[in-house]
Amino acid sequence: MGLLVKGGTVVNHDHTNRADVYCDNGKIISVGTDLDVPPGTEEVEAHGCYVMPGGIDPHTHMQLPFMGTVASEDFYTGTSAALVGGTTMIIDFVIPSPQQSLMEAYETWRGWAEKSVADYSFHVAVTWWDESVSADMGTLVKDHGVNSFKHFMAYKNAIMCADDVLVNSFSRCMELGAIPTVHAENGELVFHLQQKLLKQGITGPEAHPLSRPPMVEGEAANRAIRIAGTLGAPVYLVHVSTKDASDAITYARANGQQVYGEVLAGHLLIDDSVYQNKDWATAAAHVMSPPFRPPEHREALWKSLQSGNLQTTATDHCCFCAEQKAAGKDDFTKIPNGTAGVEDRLTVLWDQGVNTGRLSMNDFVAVTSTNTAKIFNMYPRKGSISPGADADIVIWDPKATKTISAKTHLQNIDFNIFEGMNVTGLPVKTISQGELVWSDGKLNVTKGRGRYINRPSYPPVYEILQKRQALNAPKAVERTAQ
Ligand code: URQ
Ligand code: ZN
Ligand code: ZN
Repeated sequence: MGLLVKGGTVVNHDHTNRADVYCDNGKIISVGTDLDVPPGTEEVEAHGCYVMPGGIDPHTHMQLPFMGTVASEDFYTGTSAALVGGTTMIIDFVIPSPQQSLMEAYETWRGWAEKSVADYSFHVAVTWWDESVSADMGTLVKDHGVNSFKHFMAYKNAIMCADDVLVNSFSRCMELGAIPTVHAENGELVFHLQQKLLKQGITGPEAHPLSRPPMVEGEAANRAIRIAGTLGAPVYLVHVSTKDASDAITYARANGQQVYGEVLAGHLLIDDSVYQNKDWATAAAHVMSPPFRPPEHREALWKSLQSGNLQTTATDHCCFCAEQKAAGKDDFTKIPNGTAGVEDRLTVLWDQGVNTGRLSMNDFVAVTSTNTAKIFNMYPRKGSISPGADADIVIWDPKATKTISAKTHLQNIDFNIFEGMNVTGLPVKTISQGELVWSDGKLNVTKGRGRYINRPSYPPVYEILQKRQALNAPKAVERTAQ
C-alpha cells in the first residue's frame, strides 16, 4: 500500500519546493503537487514541515568488541534510535582482529546486523596485510557490495596500521575502485604520551586529550593524504576533529586532490572542558578518540563544513555505560573509547547549524545525507527525494522543541553528551523503505526489517583518477645501445 506525504516543503541538497511525495513498494514514485495516486492511499500529514532525505550516518559501531568489552548498543537498539532521530541508514564497521580473515569478520558482523530495523552497510577495516587480505578485499568489492576500507592509524598493539599496510591497501583499493578511509592519529605518539603521563601520575580522564594533542591528528592526516596523493588514490578522513587536519584537507583539495572529510556532531558542539569535570564518571563518559578539542578547533570545523572542505557529518556512535568506562578508574588508557549520538545528530546540527544560519537547509541535507550517499556511491538511490529513490524520508517540524537527555533518549547508554541541550526543530515522522515507522512519538518496527545495502565500486572519483593516471603515465627513456 502506498503513502502520500502531503502539504510539506521538500528540501533536497540542491533545491527546495512545495511538493507532495508519493511512495509505493519502498520507492519514491512521484514528487509534485496534484499527484495522481490510487484511491485509498494512506496520507501522511506534513503541513508546516520540511520533507527531507532520511539521514545517513557513515560512522557507527554497534555492539563493537573493543578494549576488553562490547559496546552496549546493538544493531536493533541502535538502528531504532537512529530512526527516531531521522536517520534511515547507517554505515557501520567490520573490524577484523589482526591475522583474522576479513571474510570471516565480515560474516560475523553481517550476522549481528540481521536484527537491524533500518538499512545498513559496512566499511571493512584492514588491520593487517598479506596476500589473503588483498584477495578478501577483492571478494568483498566484487561479491558483497563493499566499496570502502578503513585504516586505523591509532591504537598501537591492537588494530593500528603502519605505513606499509596503508600503501599496500590504498593501492589495492585503487585496483578495486574502492575508497580508503582513515582514523588519522599517530598511534606511536599517542602510546608514547600515554606512558609519559602515567609515569607522571596523571591517570584520570583529563590525561586523555593530553595524550592525543591536535598535532597528533594533524601529522597522521597529512601522512594519509600524502600517501594517497603519491599513489593517486582518493582518501576519506573520518572524525576530523582539529584545525590541523581540516587545514591539511583544505590544502590538498585546493590542489586538486580527491580528499574527503567527515566531522562528528559531537566535535562541532562540545569542547575539551568536559575532561576537567570533577565527577570522574562524567569526564570518562566523554573519552573518545579523537578527543573533544579546545573551542578554536570547533569553530574551524564549522567553517570547513560551511565551505565544503568537510563534506559529511557522523556520530561515531560507540556506546559504553558507566560500569564499562570504570575499567579505566586507575588508568585512563583503559577507559573504553566511545560516545553516542546516532539519535541526536540531525537535531543538534539543525539547532546549531540551520537555526544559527551557519548552514542553509540544503546544506543540512547535503551534510547529513546526500554527500555520504554520493561519496560511497549510493546516490540517488539514497540521499534524495526524487522518483526512483528509496522512500527514506524524515518529516521535520522546525517549531517543535525538546530538551535532550539520557532519561528520555532511546539509545542504550546511560549518558548523553548533549545532556540538557534545548533544541528547536525535530524529526516528527520518519519513513523508511516507504513505511511510516516513527510518528506521534511511537516507533513501529519489526526486528530484522533493515536491509543490507550494496555499494557498487568505482565511485565517481575513479573516472577522474583513471584519466589522470593515463595522462601522466610514466614513460621509459629510449636509449640507443652503446
Ligand atoms: O576509533 C573509533 O572510531 C572507534 C574505535 C570508536 N571509538 C572512538 O573513540 N572513536
Ligand atoms: Zn576512529
Ligand atoms: Zn569509529
